[in-house]
Amino acid sequence: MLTAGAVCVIVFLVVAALALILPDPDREPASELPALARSHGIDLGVAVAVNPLTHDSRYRDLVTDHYTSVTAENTMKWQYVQPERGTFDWSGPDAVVNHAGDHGLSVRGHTLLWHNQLPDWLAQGSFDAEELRAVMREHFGALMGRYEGRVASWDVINEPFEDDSPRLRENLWHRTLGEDYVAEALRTAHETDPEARLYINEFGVEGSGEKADALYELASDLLDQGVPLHGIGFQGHFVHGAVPEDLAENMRRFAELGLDVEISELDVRVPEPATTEDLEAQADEYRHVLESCLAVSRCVGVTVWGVADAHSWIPEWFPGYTAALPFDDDYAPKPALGGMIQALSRGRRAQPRATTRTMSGRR
Ligand code: 9MR
Repeated sequence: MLTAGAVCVIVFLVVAALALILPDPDREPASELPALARSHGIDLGVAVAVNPLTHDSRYRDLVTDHYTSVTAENTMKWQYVQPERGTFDWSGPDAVVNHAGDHGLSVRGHTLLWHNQLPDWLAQGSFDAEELRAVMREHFGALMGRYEGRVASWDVINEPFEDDSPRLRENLWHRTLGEDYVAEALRTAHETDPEARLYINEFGVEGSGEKADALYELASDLLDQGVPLHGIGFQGHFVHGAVPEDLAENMRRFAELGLDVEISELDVRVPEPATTEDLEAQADEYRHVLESCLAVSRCVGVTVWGVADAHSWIPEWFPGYTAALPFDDDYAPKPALGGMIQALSRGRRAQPRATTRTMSGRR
């Protein structure tokens, strides 16, 4: 016979065990995505905004439950990091990097040199080449130096080509330092953090075409000169119905130069109103992108450009388009999330092929 005390202890233990096992009803179940991505040796990343990351626990949970890496959508850009010359604001970048560290997520650094989101003192300043080099060095030293060992890879050069043409963009760096600014920036970044993986990140180059060819030529030239370039980020801001079929084929030729490749800013915007059929077809497009990454042995990951439609840059920048991300305005999962799960559960990982160059054998 059990004593009343023993019964109480047993009841207490059962209730405590159930509390541990049963899910919190207010919490979405964690997904299998991180484990699936890791089983293929790739990262599944997400771009995060500091405000919801620090104030909205549901947003934070989506990040930690579904992804293995993060990119700061804006807060590591020059405008925010060094608003005045020599004055640095680390609050946003620290929030992102600390959140990642606390949850075992890796961090992609975005971005060091770009033509957009520059502070006025830099965009409107008049610097000669020597001064601009010093400015570059100071910025890289401060930003890369602060997160050395915690930010594994950097988009050193963002969008070096003109929007709709294969010409090198006429930006501040190009005008002042000449075409060599790309090589110079990569060398400076490498001196600053010799372990970091250094990327060129570009859009409109995901499928084959003139701009992709120009990027391929640039990457080949840089490698020929021994410049420390380790990877290419193919941004992947796609329009529903026009996601390139030849993603894997195009990324593979860069991989065969000895570079890592990744889809760095994925979203698939849908014209309003987004119907159920649109969202189901969008799921196939997300699946295709993930499968394309798996099909290239040096594809190291896919990052989606925002946590949920509620925070996406799309409605503001492309009026009339919507619903570009795997979670909706209310943070509910969309078919696109299922498309990514399908790709990672069924997809086979390509095996490495022999590469022709090995600038980057440090992985
Ligand atoms: O998503 C970012 C958006 O919030 C900013 O307003 C915008 C400013 O240019 O930059 C967006 O992020 C861009 C990224 O840094 C580089 N590739 C294109 C992205 C979308 O514009």
